[in-house]
Amino acid sequence: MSVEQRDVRTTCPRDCYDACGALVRVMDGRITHVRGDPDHPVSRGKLCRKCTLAYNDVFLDPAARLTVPLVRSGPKGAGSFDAVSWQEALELVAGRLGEVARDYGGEAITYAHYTGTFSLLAYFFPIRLMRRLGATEVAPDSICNDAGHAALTYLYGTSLEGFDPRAAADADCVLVWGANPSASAPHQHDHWLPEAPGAVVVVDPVRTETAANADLHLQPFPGTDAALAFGLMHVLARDGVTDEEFLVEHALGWPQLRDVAVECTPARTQAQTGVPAADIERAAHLYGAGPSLLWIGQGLQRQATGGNVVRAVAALPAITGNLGRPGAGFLYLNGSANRGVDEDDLSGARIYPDVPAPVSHMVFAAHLEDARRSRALVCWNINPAASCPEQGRVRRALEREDLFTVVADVFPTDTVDLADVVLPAASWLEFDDLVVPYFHRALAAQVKAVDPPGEALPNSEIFRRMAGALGLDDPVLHESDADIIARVLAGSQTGLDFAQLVERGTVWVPPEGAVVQFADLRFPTPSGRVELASEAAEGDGHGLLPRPHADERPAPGRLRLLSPASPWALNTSFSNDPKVIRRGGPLTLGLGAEDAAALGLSEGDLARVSSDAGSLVVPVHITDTLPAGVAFMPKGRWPKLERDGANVNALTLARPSDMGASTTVHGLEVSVTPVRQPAPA
Ligand SMILES: Nc1nc2c(c(=O)[nH]1)N[C@H]1C(S)=C(S)[C@@H](COP(=O)(O)OP(=O)(O)OC[C@H]3O[C@@H](n4cnc5c(=O)[nH]c(N)nc54)[C@H](O)[C@@H]3O)O[C@H]1N2
Ligand SMILES: Nc1nc2c(c(=O)[nH]1)N[C@H]1C(S)=C(S)[C@@H](COP(=O)(O)OP(=O)(O)OC[C@H]3O[C@@H](n4cnc5c(=O)[nH]c(N)nc54)[C@H](O)[C@@H]3O)O[C@H]1N2
Ligand code: SF4
Ligand SMILES: [Mo]
Repeated sequence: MSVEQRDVRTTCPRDCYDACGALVRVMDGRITHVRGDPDHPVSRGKLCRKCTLAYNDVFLDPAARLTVPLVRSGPKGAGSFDAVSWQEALELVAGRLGEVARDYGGEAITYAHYTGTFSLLAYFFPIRLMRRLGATEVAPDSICNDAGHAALTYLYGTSLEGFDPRAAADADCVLVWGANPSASAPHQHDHWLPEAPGAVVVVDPVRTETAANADLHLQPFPGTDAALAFGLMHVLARDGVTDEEFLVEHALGWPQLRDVAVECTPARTQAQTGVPAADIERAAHLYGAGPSLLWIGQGLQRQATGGNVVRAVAALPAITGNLGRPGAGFLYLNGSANRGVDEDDLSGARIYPDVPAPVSHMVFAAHLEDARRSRALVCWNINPAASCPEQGRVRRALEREDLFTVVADVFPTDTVDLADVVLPAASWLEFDDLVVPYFHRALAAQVKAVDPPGEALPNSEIFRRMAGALGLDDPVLHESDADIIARVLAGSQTGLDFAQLVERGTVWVPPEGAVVQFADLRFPTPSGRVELASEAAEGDGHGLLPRPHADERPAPGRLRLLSPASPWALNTSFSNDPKVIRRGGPLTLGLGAEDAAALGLSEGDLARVSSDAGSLVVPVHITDTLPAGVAFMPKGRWPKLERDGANVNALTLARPSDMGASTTVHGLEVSVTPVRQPAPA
């Protein structure tokens, strides 16, 4: 008997800069191996460490997956459920959502979703039904990067038109400011940065692996980057490294901004940020000579003044004329529109324009606590019981008996445990979709390799069936995946249909050469110029200009706690994989040797970390990567698998950023005390 064996070429759709190509070996309808596609320019035959393990382990293990619909049978949060048929589950969901809509209005249905999978259909299609119901969205980017989006929109009119990474070939300097590719974009760390011919400068309070490999690492205290950017501006203006012609013709506000920068001497900037004056000078000249690329990280803006920080840092390309020419530009994210994707079409925003104003993730708990505002919650692609700040409060809000909660997920997360109805979702290996990377200008196929386990279904099919159960027959709620994919590809600049894209895996848009960012030097701001001075920002209460602000150092006995990406997880995804758990080791509190000694702590000692939100007991790990006064505990991890039933978000606060009402998790202050362990008997 012959054994059918084939390799399926597909794309990893995680919320990751890399969007790796993968090859999935399928034998007799079962996956035997998921590996990096050797022909893929990003993954080059190797997936990252977490995916290599988890895609060959929990993702393929039906016992670890959600495989049938479940209905709660015990108290909320206990995780006790009865298996039911899809029909029973959907009748219950439709009945309860219908009741809420009738009795309280559609806005009393809240929905939360994010990037558990970032493929287009699985991300956008469910939004159609939520909009049709008039439900209240929890603003997705407010858990991640809205401060930066808001700041860049004031300055450049868009945050979604980044440099083309291929431009690195023409750049004399790549400045990575507040991103950590060694964890969050592993293949850019392994290949793109080392192969960039220019100098690499990294600005990060943590000496990450990327920072350690850079030509120059500036290590500011967290939340002081606006002051640092003004220090660079000072040097650039003083030494005549600015592009005055560009500034006169294409920018507004340089004379006023320069007046502020004049005061920001390297000495003063050193005092504010902790970065040596000589390094400020060197960074300004490396970057200012150009052509230079600036990668503005998302970690950078998760600060109370994150909007002001990004406005100040992102002024540098304009001041130095690093725009509109080869090898120059900045990147926050590349939005899908520059590959011709119409997100409003995918989400039904044009067909259903009248929906309630979204609420920020920073008021998620408060919103759910209020029974007048929220009677039902629908979640997909998100694990808020683990990812949101103020975890204790979020969990208590999710325990509300009269909050009817529906969660679709691939795995039994902490959020799933708090649901009334659980809907089993197919994984990326089990349905066709499209991936639009947010770093590289590419478009890629996600290709079904096998059927989902049990009765799991792709998000799109789950929400089509939900619409059917609600008796809604609007055609957009029932459009097939194949039709949507065909329409997206027809509108894209690839000229390919899905079969052709599947054949190719990933295509570059355009196929050759690097797009010059803002080649026409027209910016979608009110004035058409770069608005260093922004009346729109001033009107919104942020001031005409960015300010050289630096956060104060914490009071004695307090530390700043950073909780960025871990190389062993993607947000909380992969944190349930046994091999990942073993290899990644336990959750620890990173401390510098001096801070640890002052607290009376040594390697491995248990410490209680406390904030205004809660506390957590974890072992200490001494590291030489942190400046004094800064502690480290990565995001990710499933609370229910940790010793205290909580992850770092037990500590973080839901305090909104200055712009975008977005997360400020890296702005947290904590106190740390040793936990005395009983002496051995
Ligand atoms: N392995 C892995 N990859 C991921 C993720 C993950 O969880 N794990 N998450 C994905 C997601 S959702 C996102 S949004 C991206 C985020 O990826 P990045 O944009 O890299 O953001 P973070 O990892 O949050 O933080 C990056 C760096 O910002 C630094 N930082 C914190 N505060 C400051 C500050 O005040 N100033 C400066 N200069 N730097 C600061 C941190 O020390 C950290 O090293 O990564 C994606 N990729
Ligand atoms: N302390 C701290 N907290 C943070 C951050 C930080 O830097 N520090 N970073 C924040 C950031 S940047 C982000 S983006 C958020 C992310 O937070 P979340 O959006 O909650 O991300 P995940 O934890 O990965 O949860 C995504 C869920 O989607 C599920 N999923 C995957 N594929 C599918 C699918 O096809 N269908 C369905 N229905 N589900 C699927 C996964 O199994 C997973 O449980 O976390 C934030 N939390
Ligand atoms: S998570 Fe990122 S690095 Fe890992 S395989 Fe997926 S795309 Fe590549
Ligand atoms: Mo994110």
